[in-house]
Amino acid sequence: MDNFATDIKKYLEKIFGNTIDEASERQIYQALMVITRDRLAEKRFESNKKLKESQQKRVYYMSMEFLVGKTLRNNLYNLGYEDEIKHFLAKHGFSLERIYNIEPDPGLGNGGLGRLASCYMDALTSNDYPIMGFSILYEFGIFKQVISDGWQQEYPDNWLDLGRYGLLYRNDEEIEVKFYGNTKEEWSSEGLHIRYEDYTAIKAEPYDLFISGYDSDTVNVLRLWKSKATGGFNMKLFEKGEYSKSLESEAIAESISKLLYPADDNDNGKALRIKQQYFFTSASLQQIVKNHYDTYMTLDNFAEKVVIHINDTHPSMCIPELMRILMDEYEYSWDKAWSITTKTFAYTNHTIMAEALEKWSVDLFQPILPRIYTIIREINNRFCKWCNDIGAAGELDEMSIIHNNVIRMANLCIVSSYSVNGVSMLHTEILKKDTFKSFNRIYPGKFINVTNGIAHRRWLGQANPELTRYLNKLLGVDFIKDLSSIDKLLEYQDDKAVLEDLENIKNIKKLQLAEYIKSSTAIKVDTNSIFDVQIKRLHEYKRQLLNALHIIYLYRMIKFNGLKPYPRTFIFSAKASSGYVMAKNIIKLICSISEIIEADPIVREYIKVVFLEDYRVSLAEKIIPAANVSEQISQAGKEASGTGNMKLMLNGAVTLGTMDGANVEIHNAVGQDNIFIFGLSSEEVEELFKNDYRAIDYYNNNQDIKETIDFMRTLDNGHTNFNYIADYLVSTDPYMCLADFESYKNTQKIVEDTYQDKGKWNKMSLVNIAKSGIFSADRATKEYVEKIWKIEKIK
Ligand code: AZC
Repeated sequence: MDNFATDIKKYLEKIFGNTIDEASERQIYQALMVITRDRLAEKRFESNKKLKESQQKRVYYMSMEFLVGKTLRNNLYNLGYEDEIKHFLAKHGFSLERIYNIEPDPGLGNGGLGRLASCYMDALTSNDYPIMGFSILYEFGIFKQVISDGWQQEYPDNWLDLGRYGLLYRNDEEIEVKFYGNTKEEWSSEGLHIRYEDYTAIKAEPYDLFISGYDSDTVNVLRLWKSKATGGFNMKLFEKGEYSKSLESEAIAESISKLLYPADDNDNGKALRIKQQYFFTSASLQQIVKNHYDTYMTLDNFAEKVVIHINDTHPSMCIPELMRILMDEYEYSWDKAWSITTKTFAYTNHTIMAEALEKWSVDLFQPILPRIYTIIREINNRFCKWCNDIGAAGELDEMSIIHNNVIRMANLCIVSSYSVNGVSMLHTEILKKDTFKSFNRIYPGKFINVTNGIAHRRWLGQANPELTRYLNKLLGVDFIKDLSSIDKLLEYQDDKAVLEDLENIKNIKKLQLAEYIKSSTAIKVDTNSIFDVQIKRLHEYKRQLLNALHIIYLYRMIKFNGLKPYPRTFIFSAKASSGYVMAKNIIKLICSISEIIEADPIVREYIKVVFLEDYRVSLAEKIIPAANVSEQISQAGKEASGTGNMKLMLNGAVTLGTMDGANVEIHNAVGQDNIFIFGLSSEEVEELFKNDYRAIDYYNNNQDIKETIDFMRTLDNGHTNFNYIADYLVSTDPYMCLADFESYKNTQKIVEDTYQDKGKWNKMSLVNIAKSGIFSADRATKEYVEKIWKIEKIK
């Protein structure tokens, strides 16, 4: 640590010509980022040496998204330097907290899938497993959301400006990726050769982000590829007068790593998205194969030493790319290449929402990736033939990879991977029984479940130091190392003093959040009120609208029917995909309700609505520790798992939810008495759907619904009215908010009543914390290690 302080001083002198006492916060930030990165690079060198020597099997985790969150606090925390640096800086008049705030959130992801990838990198590293992540170095991450007059506006997120100090550019490992052009088959005495001509080559430049582990010697790497033109324009084409084509490489290169697609549910057949996916999977695969070959001088043992994990279908082009490399570059036969490929890949499915299951039209795909297309076609031909042979031809409508001139990427993944997993028990059951039922029949045992988990070191250790310190002292076990030991807390479930302490800590976190709310929205919230939190992407299926509808119901009852509920603060935070009109309208509705209530002196005594803009990892870290109620109210069967539900539970919030995703397992863990469950089950939803759900009947037959919707139509702040949303609720809403409204409303009343029994509530909260052990990413990744990857810790 002495060295660390010396290094900071040296860096400031060398780079800025400053002593520490003359330095600015910005300069200190840069020094800390660079020195931490270099420390990790040194540690990485050591752990990588061991890894090379042991020649053990490794996992490569492919994901279009890694929602890393701020890195500096995490790294200093993991390296165990945090307290000393805090002290050192304080001596010179600097606050480490303020320095942390300078770092932008690397927003290289949209939501759950991206954050899960990062939680897993953290957990695997802390547990000394050899994993390397691959993704894209997006110049612009997920947009910055600004709420203006209640509407979401998107601004570019130029995170590299300050975020680049954590990255290490590896100019020795650049790779070329090829697009467009034609392939020619050439037969010689040695067999078939594929010649690829007239292609456009793009350079992939690697930037490494080091991933530190808690109390561990291991440092893993997340490699992010940046696209670059391969050096100016094509002189030959230029001479031929094909000017625009001569600049093609530059134009494509410019765009590929420019920005993260802000839609997490569909790609609408965008050519750029195909290019992004192939760009990063091809660069990564070429790198992996080369490293392997350099080590073993053969690829015959590839599948024994390498697992490639495909995080949803976005990286699925890894599969034909490996086939291409094996056949076209290393002269493997189809059968040998296929045998290696099908032992190498494992695939996680994160959603059953039809619009999110990726499909590419052949007409769009083939010209961009001609060779990859022929490989996919051949995989499909052989698969279809095999289905014929085993008597499954009747199910090819569901299973063929190419269908009606469309490539179905999930089908490619299932056919080519040795393992397919869902992310919660319910989700995996739905995959097996419904979404992919024919596949499950022909590939018995291929589908398995690994329920998601979260990095508790970030979501409790760092986000809630007050609770962590308290539990450390109380329990005397190292639950940061091993979260399962937190169940010792159960021994105190009837201990009044402990329950009160926990309540006090919750109040401290509520106070901190209230200050943040005040500074960012000017709304003053009552910290004695129930903090009721719904934070996640804005999607119809997640049903922020059901929550909003219930608030409108309360508003009306308070204003006109003399209802005096226990005070509650409804806190929302959510980004909507920029092209998702309904989602943006729902944000507007929530913001309008917030405004209307603020303007009403009677109603605002009881309820408040806060919409916090720009939801991101660092904001979640502020909200989650302060929550009393965790709203997980998706339509049953639609949320694959959820992970926010786990983070909230870990911090003592009590779940109000449907029997959906991992809520089912939270319910199993805490028991009926420590969770609020409402609404239709996934089977009931299916039934109702089949029997023609008629929203209007709920409107006609339920007085509260009718009055609430009618009242909603009268809400009008300025130029916006909400008839459009009211119409949707009573007609086409496929997520059936009205079918669950009565049950939701009644359960909300139970929540309110229970909260007033402080002893009872505090005990529920305690049980939630105590039972959160199984939702640690340590447990989840251990299951991946044992059930799927079969790898060992770095020796
Ligand atoms: C999400 C799921 O919606 C969420 O339920 C799950 O917890 C999370 O993945 C992690 O598994 N999915 C996505 O973010 N995106 C896609 C394309 O599925």
